[in-house]
Amino acid sequence: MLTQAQRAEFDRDGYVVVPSFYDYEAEIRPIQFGIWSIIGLLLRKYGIPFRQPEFSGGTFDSGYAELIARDRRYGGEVYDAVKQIPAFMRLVSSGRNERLFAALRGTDAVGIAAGGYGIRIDNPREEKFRSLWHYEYRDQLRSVDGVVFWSPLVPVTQDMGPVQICPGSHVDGLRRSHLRDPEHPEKTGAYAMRIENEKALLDRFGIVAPTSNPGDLVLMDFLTLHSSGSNVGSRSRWSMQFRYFGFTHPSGIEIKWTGCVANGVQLKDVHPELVIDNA
Ligand SMILES: O=C(O)CCC(=O)C(=O)O
Ligand SMILES: [Fe+2]
Repeated sequence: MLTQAQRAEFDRDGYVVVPSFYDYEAEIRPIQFGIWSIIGLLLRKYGIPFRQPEFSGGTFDSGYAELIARDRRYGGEVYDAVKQIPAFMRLVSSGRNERLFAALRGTDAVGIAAGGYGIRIDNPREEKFRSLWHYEYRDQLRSVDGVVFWSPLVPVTQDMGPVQICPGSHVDGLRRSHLRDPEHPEKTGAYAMRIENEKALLDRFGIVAPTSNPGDLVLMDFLTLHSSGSNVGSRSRWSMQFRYFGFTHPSGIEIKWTGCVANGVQLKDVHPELVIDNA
């Protein structure tokens, strides 16, 4: 499923972009259709005078901007609903993802992080829900032997703030984090954590922000540093993410494959050594 070169790139850089990994018509378009339906239902529910166009893959989200302009909380309603679209769940648990992970990691005991899947909607000029620099294991746990699957539902251009990645930053193992962020006092819980020596690490590894299109797949190692870009475009950045991990790895067995944020578990309870309490 990956070429030798893609495989080598993933091992070396801790991430790889796989163009057209998914079948747009069969796998992506039905998810866009489900989102279009939900947006239409909410436009009618809230009596918003916007004429939603007939469904098309290029404009499935039209009306969403009008919904959140009326009330930002309607966006939360969309966000919670869309992860329950069957076509999305089929993509999350598709056999190709499982086989890809099994091949990448050389295991046949493959897990999907429960509660660790969803569809992000990163709205233009909205800071609150942006992910700061993190590596996935810190926020998802399960096992250090894990991979993030990230795939866009709209063409992600540079101005929409593609995911930012630090190539090769997966090499040093688990990094410590400060619990609180003096620069972002509005952020709470896991959103507030800052990687120790963040600036030095970004200088050392550099930052890439690959653009992508619906059907493309970005894979990131659970130890690779990454963060949300800033959307300074005019359209919301819709993207899907889910996480696979290997049951076999001793680190997962040791922590009982426990989840983290989404499961009400705090990092300091599982890995006190990774937390610098700067209270
Ligand atoms: O899409 C983003 O902005 C962040 C994605 C991310 O952190 C992830 O998929 O794990
Ligand atoms: Fe992440």
